[in-house]
Amino acid sequence: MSWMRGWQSGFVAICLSVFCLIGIANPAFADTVQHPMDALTAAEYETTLNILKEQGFVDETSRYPFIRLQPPAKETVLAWQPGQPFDRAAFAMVKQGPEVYEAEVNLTQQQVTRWEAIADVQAGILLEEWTHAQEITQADTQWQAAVKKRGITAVDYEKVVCAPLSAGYYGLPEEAGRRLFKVNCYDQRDTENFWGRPIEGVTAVVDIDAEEVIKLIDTGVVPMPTSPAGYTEAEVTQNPAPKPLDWVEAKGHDYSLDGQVVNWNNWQFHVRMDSRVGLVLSLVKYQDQGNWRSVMYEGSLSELFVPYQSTDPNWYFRTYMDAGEYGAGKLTVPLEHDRDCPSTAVYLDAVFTDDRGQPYVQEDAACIFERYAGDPVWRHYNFANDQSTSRRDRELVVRFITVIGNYDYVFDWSFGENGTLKVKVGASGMEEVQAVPAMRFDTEDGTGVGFGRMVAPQTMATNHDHFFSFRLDMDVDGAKNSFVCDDLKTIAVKESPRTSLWAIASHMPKTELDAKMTLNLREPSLWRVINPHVENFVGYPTSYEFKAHGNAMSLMQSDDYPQQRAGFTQYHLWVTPYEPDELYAAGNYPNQSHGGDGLPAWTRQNRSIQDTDIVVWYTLGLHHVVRAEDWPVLPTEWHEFEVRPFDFFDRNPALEISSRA
Ligand SMILES: [Cu+2]
Repeated sequence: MSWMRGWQSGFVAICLSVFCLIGIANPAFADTVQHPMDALTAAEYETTLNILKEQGFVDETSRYPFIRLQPPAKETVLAWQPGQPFDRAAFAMVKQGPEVYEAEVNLTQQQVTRWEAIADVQAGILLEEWTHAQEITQADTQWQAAVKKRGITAVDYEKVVCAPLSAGYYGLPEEAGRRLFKVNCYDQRDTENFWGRPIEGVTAVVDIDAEEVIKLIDTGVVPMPTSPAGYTEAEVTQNPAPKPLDWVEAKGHDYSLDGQVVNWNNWQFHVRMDSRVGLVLSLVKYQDQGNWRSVMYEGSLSELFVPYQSTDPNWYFRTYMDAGEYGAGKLTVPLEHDRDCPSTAVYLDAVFTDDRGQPYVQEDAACIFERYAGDPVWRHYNFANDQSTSRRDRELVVRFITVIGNYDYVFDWSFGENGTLKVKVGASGMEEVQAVPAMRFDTEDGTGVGFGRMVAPQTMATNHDHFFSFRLDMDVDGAKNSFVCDDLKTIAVKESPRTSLWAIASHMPKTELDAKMTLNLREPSLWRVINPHVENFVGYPTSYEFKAHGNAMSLMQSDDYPQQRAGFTQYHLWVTPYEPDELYAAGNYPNQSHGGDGLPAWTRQNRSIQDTDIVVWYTLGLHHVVRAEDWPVLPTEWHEFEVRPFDFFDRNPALEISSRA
C-alpha cells in the first residue's frame, strides 16, 4: 500500500535532486505515521474497531458512516518537534440500528475515551443503505406498476439505475422520525448517460430502517427524452488527435514529500485525506528570510449545499448537503492520469473505511503537481531603456475530485510564489435534468419548463445552486489573530477640483455576531485576518486577506426549510473563535437535519474574536442557470477565492524568482 507510486516511478529523476534521500527514507506515504496530523493508517483503523469491539461498545451489527483521525490538541501539535512521540486517536460516528453514537478512541493507550449517544439526529448515509434503497424500490409493486405505465417491465430492470437521494426535511408528519431516501430512477437502455433518461414523475419514498416504500409519488407519465445524451468515445464522433502537448520536468520534481509533509519553494504544509471533507491541509507555513512563519493551521471543505429550485413533488426535496450526508472524501474517484492531472503529477492514495469500519485503499485519490500555465507572475517594460523584465508564475497544486451522483467536483488548493493560496472548485459532470413534454422552448405550455431551461428536446435542466463552505483556521504569524474590515467609503471633499474620493475606514469586529460578512460592490470591504502583535517593516500588522473572485447569495427565503438547514449560506464569511469540535458549517448531522445547526447556532454565543485564535468560514456560491453548452456534460466551470498576503511581507515575495526559472 503505497501513497506514492508516481513518486517512486519517477525515482531516477528524483534522485537527480537533493530530495533523493527523503525518497529513500520514506518509500510509503499512508502506511507509516511520523506526524501528529497524519491520516489514520489501515492498521490504526483496524485497531480502532478492535478496541471498540473488545470493550463491548460495538458488535457485528454496528455501522460507521465516518471514521477519521482525531488530531491531538492544537497546542500539542504546535509544540511537537519531529521525532518526538505523540498519541494517536480516532473519531468514529457509529450507527447501531436507529441509534447514533460518537466514539473517541485513544489508539496509543488502547482506550475508549468518549462514547456518547447523540439524540434526534440521522447519521451520514451508508453505501449499503444506498444499495438497499435501490433494491427496495425495484421490489415495490406500486413502483413496478408506475414504471410499467412508462414502458419499463421487469426484464428491463437491470438497465434501470436508481439514485437514492438524501431526503431533506420539510416538517411532514408522515416523515417524522424515519430514516428516509427519496429514490428517482433512470433508464440506461440506449445511452451511457442515464442522467438524460429520467423516469419522470415517479419517486419512491423509502424508509430504510423499515425496509419499505412508505409512499410512491406518481405525478403522471411524461414521455422519455430521446435526444442524444452520450459523451463517451463510443457515442461521440471524435476530432482527429492533435499534435502532442505535454509538460516535462527534465530534472525531476521541484517539490518534495517527507511523509505527508509537502515542501515546495518557500511553502511547507501537511496534507491528508478525510472521508467527510476530502483534502485537509494543515500547518501551512512560509519560509521568509530563513524564518518559518505560520499562515494557516488547518483548512478544508466543510460542507457543500446544492438546492434545486422546483416545487414539483419529484423535485422539491432535492437540497443536498453532500459532504455531511454522503462524504466528499469517500466519494473521491481515482484520478485519470494525464487527464485529471498533468503527466508530471504525483498521485496519493487514501485509506478510508467501509460501512463496517474495515479499511480500504482508494487509489490515486489526490494528486500534487507544479503548474506553469504560461503566465507572468509579474513583469515590467521600462521605456527609458526599452527593456522588459518578466518572471514565470509557477504554482503548486494539490487536487482531488469527488463524484457525488451526477456532479464531478474538482477541488484545488494552489500555492503561489507570490505568497497567495488559492482555493478553486471546478464543477463538471452531468446536469440533473427533468423530462418534460415540450420539444422546444417556444412550445412552453405549463409543463414545468418554468423551473429551469431546455437543454435538449424534452429535457429541462432544473435551476439550482452550489454552495461550498470552507473552514480556514488561520494562524497568521501565530494563533492569536483578529479580524479586520477595511471599508472603502466615499467622502465628499472641498477645496479641490474633485468633489469626492474614496478612503479606507477600518474597523475590527469584536464578536462573532459582528463578523457575518456579505459581499457588496456598493460598499466594498477588505476582509483580513491580522496579527495585532506582529508588524511589517512600515508598521502595519501582518495579515492575510480573503479575496473573492465572484460569488453568489442564497435567494431562498429564511423560512424555507433548506435555507434553515444550510444557514451558513446567509453570509459569505463568518468568523468564530477556534473550537476543535466546530468543523462542519451545517453541523455534524446535516442528513435530515431540522435547521439552525452549525454556524448559526455556534455564533449565537457571540464569543469574542479579538486577539484570539480565530477560524474563518468562507462560502463560495454560484447560481446555476443551465445553458445548452452545459449538456450533455458540463464544461468544467471554475470558481475560486484567494487567501493572499497583505502586509505579511515587506515587499513582493516573488521578487527574487530566478529569471532562469
Ligand atoms: Cu450546477
